[in-house]
Order: sequence, then C-alpha cells, then structure tokens
Amino acid sequence: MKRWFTVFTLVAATGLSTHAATITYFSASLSQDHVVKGGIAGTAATGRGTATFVLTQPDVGEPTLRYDIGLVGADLDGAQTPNMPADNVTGIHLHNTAVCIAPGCQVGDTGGTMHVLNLFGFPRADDGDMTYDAAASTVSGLWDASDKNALTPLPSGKPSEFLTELFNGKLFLMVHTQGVPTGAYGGFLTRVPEPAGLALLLTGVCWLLIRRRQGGTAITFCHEASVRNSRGVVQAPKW
Ligand SMILES: [Ca+2]
Ligand SMILES: [Ca+2]
Ligand SMILES: [Cu+2]
Repeated sequence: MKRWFTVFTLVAATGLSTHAATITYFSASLSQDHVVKGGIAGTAATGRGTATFVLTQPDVGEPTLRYDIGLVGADLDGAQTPNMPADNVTGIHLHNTAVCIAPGCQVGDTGGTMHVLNLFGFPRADDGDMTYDAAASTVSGLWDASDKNALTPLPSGKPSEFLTELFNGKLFLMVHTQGVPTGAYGGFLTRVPEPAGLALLLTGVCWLLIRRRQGGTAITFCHEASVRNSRGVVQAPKW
C-alpha cells in the first residue's frame, strides 16, 4: 500500500512579508583590475574585497538596497596600519558607469563616473544607516530614498532612479584610497541567485510530500511554490 501525505507548511511571518516585496541579490568582487580610467585598466592598489547586496522592491513604496562590504588590505580609520598611509580608505561610493563626470573620462571607464550613493568618507556619508568596523574591515548600510540629496559636490540619489542601471550591470562599487584617490579598487554589481538558506525562508510556501513505503522508508522532497522573488527558481548558493 502506498499512501501520500501532503503537508502544507507555511513559514508564516517571513512568507507574509515577502509576498509584499520582490527580492533580488547582487554581489561585487572588488579588485584593482576592474578600475578603468581614461580607457586604461588597473591601479597600483593592493586592497581588495567582496560585497553583497539585497534589493527589496515592495509592492507599494520605494525600493531599498542593503549592502555588506568586506575589505582585505584596507584601513578604514587610518589606525589599522598607521605606518602605511596608502591603504587608508578615503571614500566608498556607488558609481553609475553609464555617465562620465570627470575630465578625460570615456565610455567603458569605471573611475571618473557619476556617484549615485556616497556611503563612506569623501565627500560625505550620505547613508545614515551606514556603519563600519575598522578592525573587521566591514562596511554595511541601507541605500533608501531618504539618502537622496542635492548637496555639492556629488549629490547622492535614491535606488528607484537607478534600477535600470543596476539590472543592466552599470553600477560599480568604488573604493578610493590615499594611495589611489581617483579610485583604487572596485567591482560591478552583478545579479546572483539567492543563498539557499535564505531562499527557503523567503519562499514562503513549501509543500512537503512524504511518501511512505511498506518498508518504512520515507522519501521527502520539497517543492518551492508561490515564489514571488525575482528568479522563481531556487538554485544552489554561489556566494
Ligand atoms: Ca594605514
Ligand atoms: Ca539609508
Ligand atoms: Cu567614487
């Protein structure tokens, strides 16, 4: 005899919240090789890092972009490697590489391009949600509509104004240092599958089909249903 038991599992709180928003994940690999200025790629910077981003687009209201940046070989407060000024981070920004602003900037450059969010250092920290840990070399925050301003120089915008650039791979996270003030290392925001654990939580509805056999062996599998995130399919984690 075969019997099928269908178990309907709802991850209640998480499910309810995700049904009101679309979640998309991005990451960036930060390297001096990705920095291009005046058509010339590469800088002499030694720092590098990775960054992850979570774009939340609610059914109603403004989108937000959470960012978590981890740097290696960076000195966020100038006190980590006091005898080495070159690694001191002077600014971290999200750039729109579709728009040049500096003299000599050309198509394909990542440096010398428009700022869409000043999140650390020069010219200002426009994201009030930004926090950093100099010892751990991490920077986190939430880019939202309240971060937009009209300040000079280099005003910050809000995520809803740059969604096209974000999805088209035009946004670039740039780290400026005392050694290479015009842009030391950085990377493009690239869309990635959501982490598997998070996906399970965010999916909201999970059907468990438990097949019981005479021998007592149960085969359990889980089908992701009603996915309201951007991909629709849960994939293996890649970050
Ligand atoms: Ca230093
Ligand atoms: Ca903010
Ligand atoms: Cu910059």
